[in-house]
Amino acid sequence: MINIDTLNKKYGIPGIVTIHAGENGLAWVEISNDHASASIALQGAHLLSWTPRRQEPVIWLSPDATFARGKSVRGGIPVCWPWFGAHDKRSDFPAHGFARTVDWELTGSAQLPEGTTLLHFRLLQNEYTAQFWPHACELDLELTIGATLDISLVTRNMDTSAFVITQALHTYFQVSDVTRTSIDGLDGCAYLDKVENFARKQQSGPVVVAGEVDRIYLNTGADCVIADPGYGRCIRISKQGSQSTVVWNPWKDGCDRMGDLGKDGYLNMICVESANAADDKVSIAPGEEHCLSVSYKVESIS
Ligand code: TA6
Repeated sequence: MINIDTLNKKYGIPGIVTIHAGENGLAWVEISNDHASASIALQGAHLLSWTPRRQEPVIWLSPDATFARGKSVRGGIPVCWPWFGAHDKRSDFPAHGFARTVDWELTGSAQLPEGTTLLHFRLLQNEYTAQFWPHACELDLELTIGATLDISLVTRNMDTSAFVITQALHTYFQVSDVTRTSIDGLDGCAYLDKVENFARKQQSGPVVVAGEVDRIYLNTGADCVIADPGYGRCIRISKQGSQSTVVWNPWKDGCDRMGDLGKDGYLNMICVESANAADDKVSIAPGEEHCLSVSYKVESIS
């Protein structure tokens, strides 16, 4: 059982970091510094919001998001781990792994000299997680909140044999109107089109959304830039340790079917996910670690 007073004594920073009990006992961390505000749930180490000063929110959270134990929140940055999408052998295992629906421990906080705020979380492993993932390992998520949002997800193999993961930071970005938004950085990339039964295709020019989009771009470590003329800004996504980029918008039918995106919520979101997915599997030897790190930054539109 999480004790909020103890957490605040250990990790609270007066006027900057506060831990709240939250709805249905889902504790969350509120961050407010000179550069940005943010919130992160301990369940899933799930970033729910990040808003740099004088900006519209960069991260989209569904107006119909529900906060319930064991259920991933719609929006924010779900951590998909140790597999992305469906499990390749067990259809009864949860989609996108279990990291997004279990408690993580808040293990560190610090105010950095530049006025940014560092938070550190570690996945709590127990009998429940062991049924899906019987390997000795550590999973750490570190976030630096400022005008730039930096996130790193580190998987450490503490076992005696190698294991293989797929993963994603399944980031939902807020956009003014997805039909007037484009994503640069994937021109010429091969991708698997989930809408057409994983047909292999090639991107030509920027990605635009005029219907359901669900694609895994392969073999790409490139920056992606979301251009949003309605908000007069671009969002730059730079990544390391990730060779796949997933782009997803469910469009109207998917939105109505899913029921938790808000009415026409699909118009204000686009997922651009820094991933290791499909053929891009990561094998980690005993004693080794893998780091997936991403930076999000708002830029003026050119
Ligand atoms: O990353 C894209 C995707 O895998 C889509 O296929 C879509 O189902 C989406 O994630 C949301 O998945 P979720 O399990 O959160 O409903």
